[in-house]
Formats: sequence, structure tokens, C-alpha cells
Amino acid sequence: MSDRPVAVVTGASSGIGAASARALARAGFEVVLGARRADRLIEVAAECGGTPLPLDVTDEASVAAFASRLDRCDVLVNNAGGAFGLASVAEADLDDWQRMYDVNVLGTVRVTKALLPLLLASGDGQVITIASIAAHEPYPGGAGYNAAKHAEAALTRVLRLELLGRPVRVCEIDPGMVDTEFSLVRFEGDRDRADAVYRGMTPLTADDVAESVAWVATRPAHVNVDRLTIMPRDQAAAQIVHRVEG
Ligand code: 8X3
Repeated sequence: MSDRPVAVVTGASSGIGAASARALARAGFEVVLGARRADRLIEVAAECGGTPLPLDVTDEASVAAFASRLDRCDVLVNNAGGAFGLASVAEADLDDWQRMYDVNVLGTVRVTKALLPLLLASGDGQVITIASIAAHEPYPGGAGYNAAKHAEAALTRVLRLELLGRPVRVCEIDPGMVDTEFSLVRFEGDRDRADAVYRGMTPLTADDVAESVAWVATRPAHVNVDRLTIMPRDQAAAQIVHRVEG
């Protein structure tokens, strides 16, 4: 068993997950990184001296195999997630809805459930779930992602209530616009559409969010940061963005 606290990060091969793994390593954690994309995951793990393990949060057997490799977990960062499409309710693609529900909601439940015994056994565990402002602010075209993120926020809140009196803290971090692969995935690799999301404004970087993850993870044991919303200065609400045209 590690003599340093162990932080487990899901979706750690890129974006907020990779940046969080690096930030937690800098903060003194031994980091275990889980993701599906092995090549990228191995690179990020090497950068932060962490352990890469294959993980598909939508697959029960993969989550069980991942959990069986761990003998300690002090912090779990539920970061794996994402949006697929921006269709209206009238045009909803139910496959996209299903995928969003599976990765954001059931994925978070699967991993949290599997690691909860280790988090409790640590004597000072923390679950930090990366939700989104979409978890609290519906917007046109966002219904599938909004529904999944609202559900993820709800389960995070329920977990906080259910763990009251037990040694595991629970935090929800809700980023607004962050320049990661998020929009590229949402628009199925359409680079122009993805770039247009951030045109004329300055989004957050993955490191901006990761700094908050590390800050939450390093608060004293009696401090529970329940919820953090982080947006760029250029964004005041999900769809209210200041852009400089040019
Ligand atoms: C990403 C933020 O506004 O694109 O979680 O839904 S938003």
C-alpha cells in the first residue's frame, strides 16, 4: 500500500482529467489514471509519475477490473463524461442520449460504488465529481447533456447526504466553457464547429479547473467544499457569452 495518499482520476487521458492528474501529483498525491485511450493515458501518467490503468466507465467488467488493481484510494475524481450532439428535443437522437446517460451518470455511479469501500477505509476520503454548469442551467439543444448532468449533480448531492457522519467528503465542480476536446467530441470531430464555440472569447483552460480540483483535495479533513462553479470572465451563464468579433 502506498505511503502517500492515492488519487484516482477517471477520463485522465486528456483535458480536465489529465490536468487534474498532473495537479494532484504536484500536490503530493500518488495518482492512478484511468481512461480508454491507452497510448495517451500512458503518456500523461509518465508526465506525472502516475499509474495508468485501462478504464471504460460504461463497462461494468472494466470498472471491476480497475477497482481490483487498487489497494488504496483517498481521492476519487469522477471526470469521465461528455456531450454528444446539440440536437433539439424534437430532433433528439436517443442513441446520443443513452451514451450521455451511460458515461456521465451510470459511469459515475459505477466507479463511485466500486471505490467507496476504499474511500471509507482511508479514514479521510473525497469524491470530487466534475459535472458542469449544464447540470444547473438548461439551454436550447442541451437537453440530453443537461439531463445527464442534472442527474450526475443529483447523485452527487445524494451521496453527500448519505455519507454524512462518515469519513468521505463529496464535492461537485461545475465548469463553464473550457478549451478541451469537449466540443470536438460533441460535434463528432467537426473542427470548425468546435472552434466556433470559443471564437472571440477566452475560455478556461483544463489547468484552471485542475487547480480547483487540487485545492479541494487538499483542504483540511473537516472542510467539505460542496460545490464550485467556475466560468471564464467572458461567460456569465451557460449561453451568455461576451465575444469580440473580428
Ligand atoms: C460544458 C459546459 O455550457 O457546454 O460542460 O454545457 S456547456
